[in-house]
Amino acid sequence: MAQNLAPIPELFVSYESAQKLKVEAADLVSWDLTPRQICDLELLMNGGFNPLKGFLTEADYDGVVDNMRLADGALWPMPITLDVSEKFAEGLEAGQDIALRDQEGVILATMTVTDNWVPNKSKEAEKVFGADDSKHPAVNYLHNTAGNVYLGGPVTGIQQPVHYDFRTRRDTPNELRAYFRKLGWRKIVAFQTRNPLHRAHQELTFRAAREAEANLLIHPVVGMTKPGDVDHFTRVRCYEAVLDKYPASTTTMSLLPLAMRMAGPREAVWHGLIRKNYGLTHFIVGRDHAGPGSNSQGEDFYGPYDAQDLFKEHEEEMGIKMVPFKHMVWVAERAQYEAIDEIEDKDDITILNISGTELRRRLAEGLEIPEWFSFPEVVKELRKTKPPRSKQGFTVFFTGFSGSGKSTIANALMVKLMEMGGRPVTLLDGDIVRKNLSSELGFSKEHRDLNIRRIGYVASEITKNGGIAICAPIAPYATTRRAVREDVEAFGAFIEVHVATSIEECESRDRKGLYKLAREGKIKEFTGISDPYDVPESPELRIETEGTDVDNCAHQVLLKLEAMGLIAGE
Ligand code: PPS
Repeated sequence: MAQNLAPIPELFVSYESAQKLKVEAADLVSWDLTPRQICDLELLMNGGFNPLKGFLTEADYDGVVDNMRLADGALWPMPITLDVSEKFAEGLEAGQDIALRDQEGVILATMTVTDNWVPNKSKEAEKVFGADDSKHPAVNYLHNTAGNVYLGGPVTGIQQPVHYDFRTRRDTPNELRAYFRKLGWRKIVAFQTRNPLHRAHQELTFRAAREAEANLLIHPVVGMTKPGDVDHFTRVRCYEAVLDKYPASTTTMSLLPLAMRMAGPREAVWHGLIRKNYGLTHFIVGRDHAGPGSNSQGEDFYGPYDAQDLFKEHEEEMGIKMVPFKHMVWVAERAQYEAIDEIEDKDDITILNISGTELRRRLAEGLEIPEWFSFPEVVKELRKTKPPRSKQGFTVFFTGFSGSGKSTIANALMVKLMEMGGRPVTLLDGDIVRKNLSSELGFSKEHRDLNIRRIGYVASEITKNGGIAICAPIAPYATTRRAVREDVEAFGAFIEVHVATSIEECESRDRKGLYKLAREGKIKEFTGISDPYDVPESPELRIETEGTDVDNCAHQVLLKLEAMGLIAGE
């Protein structure tokens, strides 16, 4: 496979035309791109998704979904679609130009909408991701985030999305091609990653490059990866540290603004085609490449070598060679990493390895991470981002009827946590929030949801910054509570506490006299009387308050926090 480093086509117009187009585009109907669409658009415009000339048309989409091919027969495994709401699609005519804006409203491109259709999402899930199972992050996205209508058509690029972070490490395909040309690199192997690099990765990438007699490009994804991954800021600082460990001038790093789909085999082929566009000749494909974890039956979505098999099948046509990933382990007696399938004296030696789960446990509990496993600089960065659980922020979210005792217990808990010290504590009580954040809201479902989402937003920010948020709203809807949980869990633990005082007991206490007014119909939509309450199915803790004093209730929460490792002695 001969290397060809000639420039590849981009979708950008010249600088002068872009200035003109930008002014004209201001009058067009515009679509505000989602974060994933911005990633896709960047790679469409800069040639990373060559040969695509825009978001897929219906015919291209059908071909890609059914047999990984565009309508003209070219290999392309991943639907790159512009999903929009029905409302937005309704008003569009065939052939109409629209402006594509980033989240601040900057016009990045225009698109001529040639196709406008309602996709069969279940079919897409089955064919592209292997199962219509929402445990798969891309299937979940497809059903719960993506709009119901797809628009297709050619894109005219005006400007790249703006990135303020790590600017010197970001390259378009043509910039990387030019760099390789300049350095005379003829064979280059790419290592794709969404995780921090440890010693085993450094060893395997180094070997892969040596065996292919190639230079090495560390090509990490900084667009969107699997929810819950280490954030890209931390990862890039870790990669920078590892880069020093390679022999000088054989290795470089560039950041790829890709939105991953975690589609295993199809994703591997997609990654290969993208790397070919970036001027690479070789690509490392590992065990379970871009695997999304397990499905709702607890089994892996894909076989461990499915990605390698599919890549191999299309390698010739893609024009980029696969370098299969070697599983590296630490051999204690020889104090070095070795490829497990090359070790002949397995029975006589000690083979060591630390899994991803074990690493996360050690970080969470502040335990030792040995030097044979990772570089001290990398561990230091990870510990900064992921301090032990007892130093991370978290949110305690009380839910229950009005008058159930939520606020009283929440107050007692706050005082006890403040007595212990260590982290700042904020109480977001129902009444306090309604006064300070949500004074314009009433008690319709829409308003209650807005109120709870605001609480969730503030709690997630507090959690992110290492504090403790105690929330005590009624929060009657399970779906809204789940959404808040997801917001918070991106940064720390979420402890749902159901204050399970019965409605009869709350009404007989009637501390604020509201139940009487609700019964008389003077307060409408009153939770438990004339409005619903979804009882939490599996909260972290359920407190029965009848016959239990406040001190004991708050203590139950403290014990739970201790059991979860969130509070600990020095
Ligand atoms: S929600 O559903 O979570 O947004 O409600 P929340 O913000 O927690 O409610 C705060 C307090 O509002 C009083 N109140 C009502 N509650 C329920 N339904 C209706 N219609 C209503 N009208 C006023 C009530 O006292 C809530 O306070 P707590 O602390 O729960 O008693």
